[in-house]
Amino acid sequence: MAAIENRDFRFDCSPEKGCFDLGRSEAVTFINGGRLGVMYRCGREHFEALRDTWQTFSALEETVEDTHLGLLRQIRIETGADRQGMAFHLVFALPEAYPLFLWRIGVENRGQDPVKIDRITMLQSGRDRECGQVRVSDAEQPRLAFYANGWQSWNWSAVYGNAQRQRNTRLGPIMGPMYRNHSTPVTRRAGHFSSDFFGVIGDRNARVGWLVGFLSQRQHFGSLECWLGEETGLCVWANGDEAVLEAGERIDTDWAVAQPVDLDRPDPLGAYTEAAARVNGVTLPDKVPSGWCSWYYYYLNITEEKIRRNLEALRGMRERLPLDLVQIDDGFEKQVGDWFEFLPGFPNGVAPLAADIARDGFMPGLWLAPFIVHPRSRLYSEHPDWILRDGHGRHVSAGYNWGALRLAALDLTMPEALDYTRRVITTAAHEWGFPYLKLDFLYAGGLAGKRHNPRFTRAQVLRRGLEALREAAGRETFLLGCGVPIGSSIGLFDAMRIGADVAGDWEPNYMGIRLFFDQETSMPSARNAVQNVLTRAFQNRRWWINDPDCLLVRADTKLTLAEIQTLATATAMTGGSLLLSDDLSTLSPDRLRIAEALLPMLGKRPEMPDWFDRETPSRIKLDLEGPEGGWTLIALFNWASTAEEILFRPSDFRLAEGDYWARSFWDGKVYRIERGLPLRFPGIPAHGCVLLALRIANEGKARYLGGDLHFSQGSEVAEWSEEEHGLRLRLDLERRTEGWIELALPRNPAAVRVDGVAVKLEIAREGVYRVHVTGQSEVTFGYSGS
Ligand code: 9PG
Repeated sequence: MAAIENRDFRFDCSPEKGCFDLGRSEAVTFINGGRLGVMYRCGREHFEALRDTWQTFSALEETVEDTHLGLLRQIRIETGADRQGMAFHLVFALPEAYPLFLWRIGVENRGQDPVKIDRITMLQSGRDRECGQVRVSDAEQPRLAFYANGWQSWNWSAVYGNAQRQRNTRLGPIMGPMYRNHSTPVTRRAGHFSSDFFGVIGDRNARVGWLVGFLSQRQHFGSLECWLGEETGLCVWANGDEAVLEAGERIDTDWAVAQPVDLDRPDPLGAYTEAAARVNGVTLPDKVPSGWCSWYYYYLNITEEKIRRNLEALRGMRERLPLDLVQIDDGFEKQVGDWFEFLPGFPNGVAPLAADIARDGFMPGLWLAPFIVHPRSRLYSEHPDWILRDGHGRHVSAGYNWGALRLAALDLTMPEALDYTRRVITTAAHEWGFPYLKLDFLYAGGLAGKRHNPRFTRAQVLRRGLEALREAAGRETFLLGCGVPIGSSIGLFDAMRIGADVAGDWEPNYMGIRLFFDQETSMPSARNAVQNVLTRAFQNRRWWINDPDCLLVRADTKLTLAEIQTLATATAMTGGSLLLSDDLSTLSPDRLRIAEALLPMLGKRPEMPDWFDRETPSRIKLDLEGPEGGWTLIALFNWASTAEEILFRPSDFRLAEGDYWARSFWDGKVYRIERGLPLRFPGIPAHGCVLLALRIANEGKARYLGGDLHFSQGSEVAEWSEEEHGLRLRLDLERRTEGWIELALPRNPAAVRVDGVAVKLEIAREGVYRVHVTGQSEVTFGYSGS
C-alpha cells in the first residue's frame, strides 16, 4: 500500500494487486480499484503488462520540482522486468500549485528484442468486477453526462446525456481520416461515448464531475471511452500506434490528469486548461486578430484582382470598420502540395499582393496546407517516397476534397519531406512577406500508416512536424492552426480554429442534398460552426485565441437575419478573433453595421452557465466593468427550428439581488426586472437569440442602459461623472459611427448637449431617455430643479 493525500485528493494504490483508488477529500471515491495496463507485441505474440500486479521492485515517496508544474508530491514505483524484459516506471503526483491529480507510465525495453507498443492504459475502471467501480457523486438519482472532445479543429464537441447516442459520421469510409482519430473507438449504443485528449464525466443533478485526460499530446494521442448507465465505466489510454521500442529504449506517456469539476463554478475547467497551457509553454499574442478572409465568398474562385478589390473596399471603410488582417485563402496555388506554383489568377504569385496589403497598412495573411498532398500534384509524382503509405504500398487516404476521393499525406519521418514543409513556411513568411499564416489540414501529419521511421508514434510525428512549422515561421509570425488535433497544438499556435467551417446554410448539405448530410457534424455549416464556438469557448486565452471562423453578414446566403445575429452574438461573446468573408465592395450598410457593432472586440473568455446541461449550450454570460460601473451581458439562444419563447430567469445566472435594467441589443427594447422575476421574449425565431445588457437599477443615480453602437452596450463609455446638477459622459469607440444611446435618469433633464450643441431629448419610457450621438460624442445632461 502506498498513499498520498492533500487538501483536495486522496490517492492510494496497492502495487501487488495492481490497482488504485482516487477521490476528492470529503467526497465519494471517484475511482475504486482502477487498473493500468500496457499492451505490447514481441514478434507475433501479444502481451499485457501491469494488468494484475505491478510487480514492484521499489516504491518511493518524494517531493520533486517540475519546471512547469512546480512542486510535485509523488509516489514513484519501479517494477522489475517481466519475462520479455519490459520494465515500467509509474509516477502518481499531486502538484502543489493546481488542484489536479497526475500520473504517467514509463515503458522501458530491457530485453534483447524490439517490441511494438499498442496501448498504454492509464485508467480502466468500472463495468467489470476486476476493475472496481467509478462513482461521480453520491446523489440518489444521478443524471450522468459526458463531455466528448472532437479529435481536431472541425470535429463536434458536446456534452451527451446518458440516454443519448454519440453523433458519429456516416461518411467514415471516405471522410474518416478527417472526421475522427482512427484509434478512438466509434460508439453506437446510447450511453456509450468516446473522446479525444480529455473528457468530462459529471452528474447534472449533483453538479459535480471529473475531467480526465492528458496535459499534452507530444508522445501519444490520448483516447477515452465512457459508459454511463447501470454500470459506469471509464477507460483512458495513450495510443502506442504499434511504434517500435528498440532494446534499451524507453518511452514515457504525457501526464495523465484528473481534475474534480464543480459544474456551477464560473470557470469549471480552469485548473486543467491552465496547467496544460503551462506544460506546453503557451504565450498569448497581444492582439486578437480581426480581418477579412477570401474563402467564404469566393471559395476557390479567387484572383489577384478580386483580392485587390476587397483591399480597396477595406481601405475605403477603414474609419467605420477598422480591421487589421487581409488573408488570402485556398485557390492561389497550382495544386495542393505544389506551393511554389500559382494558378493563372495569380500571374505574379502572391508576394506582390502581400506587399500591397502591407503598404495599405493591413497585415497580409496566407492559407497553406503543408502536410496534405493532392494525388494529381507534381509533388506526389516526383516524390513518391515522401508520401505516407500503408502496408501494401498504397497511399494512405487523408479524406475527400478538391475533387480527389483519396487525398494523400506526407510521411513526416522522411527528412526531405519535412524539409519541404519547412521551406514552404519559410518562403511564405520570410520571402513572400506574410506575417500571418493559416496552416490547414494538418491532421494529415498524424494519420496511421507505415512510416519511413517506425519508431515514432503518430502523435510524436505530428508534434515534431508542427514544431518544425513553428520553427520555420519564427516566433514573430502569427500562426493560425486549422484542421489540426487540439491536444497536439497547444503551445505552437497563436490562434486555433476550434470548430467546423461556417457556411451560408444552417445545416450541412452536399451539392444541395440535405437528407443524410444534415446529420453530419464536421461538415461546413453554420450550425456545426457555432456548436464548438460554444463548447470550446473555455480554451480561449488559455491555449490560444479561439478562431470561431468567419462571420458572414451578406444578404444572399440561406442564413436568416436571426441566424446571422446568432453567429455574431456567439462570435463576439466568446472573445475570439473576428473575420469577415463577404465581398466587401457590395455589402449593404445595414449588414455592415452588424460587423461594425462587434468592434472593438473584447477578447474575454465568458461563462457558459449551462455548458454541461445540454448538447448545445444556450446561455453565455460576460461580466464587464467600465467607468459607469459593472454590468453583465447575457446571450440566450433558441436552438429549436421553430420560433419559441425564451425565458430569462435571473436566478439561472447567479446575479446579485436587486432590480435590473435590461436592454436587448438586436431590437433595442428596454426592460425593467423587478425582484428577480423572469422576462419573457416571445417569438424568438428559429436559431435566433436575445442579447441583453443588464444593469442593477440604482435609484437616485443615473444609469447607462446601452444603445446600438457596440454589442456590449457599454464599453463605448470612456468617461462618466455624475453630480447633483447633472451628468457628463464621453464616448470613445475607436471608429466612426453614429447611433442611439439610452439612459435611465433620476430626474428630468432640463438641458442636453451633445458635443456642445443643445439637442432635443427623446423619452423612451418613464425615466428613460434617448440621445443621438457619434462614437466619440461628449454628452451632458443638466438636471432640472437644481
Ligand atoms: C480551404 C478551406 C478553408 C476553411 C478550412 C478548410 O469537411 N470537409 O470536407 C472540409 C473541407 C474543407 C474545409 C473544412 C472541412 O475547409 O477550414 O476555412 O480554408 O479549408 O480549402
